[in-house]
Amino acid sequence: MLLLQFSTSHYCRKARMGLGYKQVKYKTENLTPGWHIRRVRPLTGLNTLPVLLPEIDGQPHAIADSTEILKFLETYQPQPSLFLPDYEQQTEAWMLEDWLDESIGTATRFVYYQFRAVEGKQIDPSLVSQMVISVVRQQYGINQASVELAKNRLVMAFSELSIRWQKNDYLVGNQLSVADISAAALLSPLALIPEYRQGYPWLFERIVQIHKLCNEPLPPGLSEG
Ligand SMILES: N[C@@H](CCC(=O)N[C@@H](CS)C(=O)NCC(=O)O)C(=O)O
Repeated sequence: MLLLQFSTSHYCRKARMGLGYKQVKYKTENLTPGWHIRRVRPLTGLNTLPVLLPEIDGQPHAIADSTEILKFLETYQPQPSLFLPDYEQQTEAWMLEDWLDESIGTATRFVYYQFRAVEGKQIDPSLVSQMVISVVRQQYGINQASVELAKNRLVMAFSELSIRWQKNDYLVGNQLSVADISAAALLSPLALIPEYRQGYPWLFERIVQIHKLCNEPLPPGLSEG
């Protein structure tokens, strides 16, 4: 299998965590933002990464979107399962997954790119990096006002996740689900921001544990050694 990705994207991390949890062998092809459209649009009709190319007879040619990739992996390799045996719990896991994907992953992006452009500029002050950050900020309308709204959404997410993760090892049910993978991947960029890293130690402990369960290297800010 081949995963088309941006190496630093948290949505691509989510797809890699699904592949890693299932222990499916895959290669990655890192694309350059902007130029990626020429490669991806003809395959999926969309502009976004990740895209998985199973490269196996009888399987779809290309699967766009991290959620669809997780669904595909579950049918391709059912064990270990990412789906909960209880239908109501699995429905709840999908609801959380969708909220994390559509709302919280976006809020993370807003807060992260604001940080990288201002207080965290020294992480990579190079012209190329700052140009990419500036293009992303324009593309998504990231500014002080939209970042404040995103921060409020993150505070709400931390409340919801802390209730669930402090009661139980998993967000729903008694095993890892699509909800845990989504939360761990989509909040991981916040590990570089001291305000979050210091304010929510329990969150990053859980993010580390889930990365280990998924055989995925830890994200920047949480890497060992
Ligand atoms: N809901 C989508 C979101 C993917 C997404 O937003 N990907 C970003 C990278 S983090 C992207 O490809 N942006 C490029 C573009 O929109 O042109 C998923 O889960 O795959």
